[in-house]
Amino acid sequence: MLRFYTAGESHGQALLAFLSGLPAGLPIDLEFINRELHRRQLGYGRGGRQKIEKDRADIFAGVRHGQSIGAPIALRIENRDWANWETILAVEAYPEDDSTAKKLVAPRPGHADLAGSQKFNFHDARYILERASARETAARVAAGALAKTLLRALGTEIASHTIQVGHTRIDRAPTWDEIQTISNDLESPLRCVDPAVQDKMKAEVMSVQAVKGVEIGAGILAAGSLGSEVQDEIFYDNATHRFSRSSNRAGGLEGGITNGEDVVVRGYLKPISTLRRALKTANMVTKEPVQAAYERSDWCVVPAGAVAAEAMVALVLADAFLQKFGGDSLQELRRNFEGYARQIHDF
Ligand code: EPS
Repeated sequence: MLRFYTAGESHGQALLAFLSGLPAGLPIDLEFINRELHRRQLGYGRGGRQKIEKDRADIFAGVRHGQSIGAPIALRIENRDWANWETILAVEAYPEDDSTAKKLVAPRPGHADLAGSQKFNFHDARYILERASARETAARVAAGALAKTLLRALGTEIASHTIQVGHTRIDRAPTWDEIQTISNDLESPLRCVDPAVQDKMKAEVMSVQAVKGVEIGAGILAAGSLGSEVQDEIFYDNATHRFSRSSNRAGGLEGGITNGEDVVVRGYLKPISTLRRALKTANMVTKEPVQAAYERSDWCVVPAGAVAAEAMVALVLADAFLQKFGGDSLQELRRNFEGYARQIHDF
């Protein structure tokens, strides 16, 4: 139902996001989208690039007079840094002498540099890393903000917080209110609800880039536990007419169906591939052993990664919502949803 794709290179002219499948009549607030983009740029561990960029989206299609019209929505986020890369990333053919084209032949272990160069058959990882860059998540966040807008109109909120950086981990489960507050705190460096733990997290040398694992609820821990330690017992509350669980180890999902509890998704990120103390690698052209290239980069992206993850969760949930309830306009979608909510209430 909901489909999105992005285009754009890290230092190219702009990032683009396209989203189709949103119903008509959804109020669209450009300032909310821009606030989400701003949230993604914040946080401890961000590199010099964030001082250059001031991410803002422009909407080019699919919205009229403040509301969606049911057609695909197109968004564009300008890269300010493009001014410094216009020639290096030019669309036009490059001059014969390409020694100034910022070629990268010493692939960074852990990055897409080598695998991507081999796959797309370039002996210069510049062709790969520009698109593989996490800068692309800005476009996802813009599309995700639209998905969040839809979910919010139907009563679902999404928030994130930091559980662990390096070896430092918060040892309690915060309340939803705490998570929502920290998630929207533009001043919080790592968006961890415990300031003391957060200070320790800042002292860690680790940093993050790519998600290497995703868990729902108790996740991988559940695989090594007894059924009695994993399943959530069920109760019925006569006052609210609701079934509820005594715990939420399922993370709000049972048998692939959301069960009314909070949906809890945890992402694990690996450290960033660009290291100042470069690792060993092999030159892609000469095949000789060399040290991996250095590119300007962040050193910790946990808070930014969380905003990107929120966007992805919003897109997936909004898609599931639309698959279940359909509707070409927000009014039709709401009617379908309310009918189902009544069915659950009267069950
Ligand atoms: C960026 C994410 C990271 C930053 C990038 C901006 O991308 P990558 O995955 O390529 O390391 O380092 O900044 C630069 C590429 C740069 O020129 O500094 C982002 O999220 O905006």
